[in-house]
Amino acid sequence: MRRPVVLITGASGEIGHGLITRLAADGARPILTLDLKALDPELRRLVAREFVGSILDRTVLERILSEFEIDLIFHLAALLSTRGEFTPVTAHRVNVEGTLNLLEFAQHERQSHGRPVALLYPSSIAAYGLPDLATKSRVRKVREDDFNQPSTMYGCNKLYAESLGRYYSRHYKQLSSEAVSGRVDFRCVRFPGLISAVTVPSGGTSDYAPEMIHAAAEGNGYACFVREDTRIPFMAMPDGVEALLRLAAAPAGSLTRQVYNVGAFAPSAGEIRSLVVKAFPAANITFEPDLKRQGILDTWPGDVDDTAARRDWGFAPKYGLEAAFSDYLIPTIRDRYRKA
Ligand code: AKB
Repeated sequence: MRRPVVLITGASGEIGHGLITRLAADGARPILTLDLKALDPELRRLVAREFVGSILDRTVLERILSEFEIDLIFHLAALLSTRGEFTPVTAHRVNVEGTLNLLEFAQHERQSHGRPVALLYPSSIAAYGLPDLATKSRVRKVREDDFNQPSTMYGCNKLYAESLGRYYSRHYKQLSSEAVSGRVDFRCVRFPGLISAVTVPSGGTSDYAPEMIHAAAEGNGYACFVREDTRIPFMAMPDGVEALLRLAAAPAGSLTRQVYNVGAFAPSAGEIRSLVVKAFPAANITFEPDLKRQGILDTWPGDVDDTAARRDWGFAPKYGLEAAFSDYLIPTIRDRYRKA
C-alpha cells in the first residue's frame, strides 16, 4: 500500500497558505498541490509535489490519480464573488465544472485504492441572499437552510457545488447496475469573510476588511468601498484553517449535516476601522461606497448561526474580534511589513 497523500487545489491562495503550513507541521501525510500559480518558495519546500495547472484540465488530474493514493482533498480553488460578476461564465466553469472534476477525481481515487476519501469544501456566506436590509437586521444569525437565494454567480456556484457534493456522497450512480463500492465523504463549511495577516485577498467582496488593515499597516490611505454600517461575519485565517482540519478529523458518525456554518465575529465596517485606527493612529481610512459591491454585501447575512458545527465537531474559534486584532492580526501584520 502506498502512503496516503493529501491534495490541495488552489493551494497558492489565502487559505492554502495557512493550510499548507499547518499540514506540514503535523507531518501526517505528504502534501500535493495543484494551482494555476506556482507556490511561493517558502511553501514549495513544504510540499512533496507541486502541480502547476488547472482543475479544468483532466489530464493533470489523471496523472495525479495514476501516481498517488489520495485520501484527503481540500478543494480550495475558486473564482471569488466580485471577480465572478465580471466573468460569470468563467466563474461557473471554475467553481462548478472544477468542483465536478474534483468530485469525479475523488470518486475514482475511492474506487482505485478502496479506502475512504474525504473532500473538504469551503463554501461561503455568498450562498445566502437576504431580500432586503430590514430582513438582514431582523434575522441576525442565519441558519444553514434559510435564505438560500444567492445574488452572485459565485454564490450560485457555491450553493450548487454543495448539492453536487451531497449527491456524490449519498446518491452517486444510484440507479447504475455496476456496484459503487463506497462514495466520496464530502464535508463542507460555509466560511464568512476570512482575514489573514500574511496574505492580501483579491477578487472577493469581503476584501474591504483585510484591505483596510493591510493598507494601514503599510502606511497607505484606504477608501473603503462599503458603508460604515455594513455588517457581515468574519474570521481570522488560523481559525478558518483549524475549522477545515477539525471537520476533516471528525468521526463520520458525529456529523448530522454536510454543510456547516462557521463564524467568529460580526463587526460593522466602522467597528473594524476603529480597531485599525487604535493600532495605527495615523491610518487614513474613509468610506466611499461602491453601490454595486455594496448591493452584494447587503444580501449577505449580518451573522451566521453555527450551532451545528459547535455541537457536531467541536468548532470553537480561538479569536473573537478584539483578540483577532490584538493577538493575531496586528502583531503579525506589523512583523510582515517590517520585514518587507
Ligand atoms: C468573497 O468575498 O467572495 C469571499 C467570500 C465571502 O466567500 N471572501
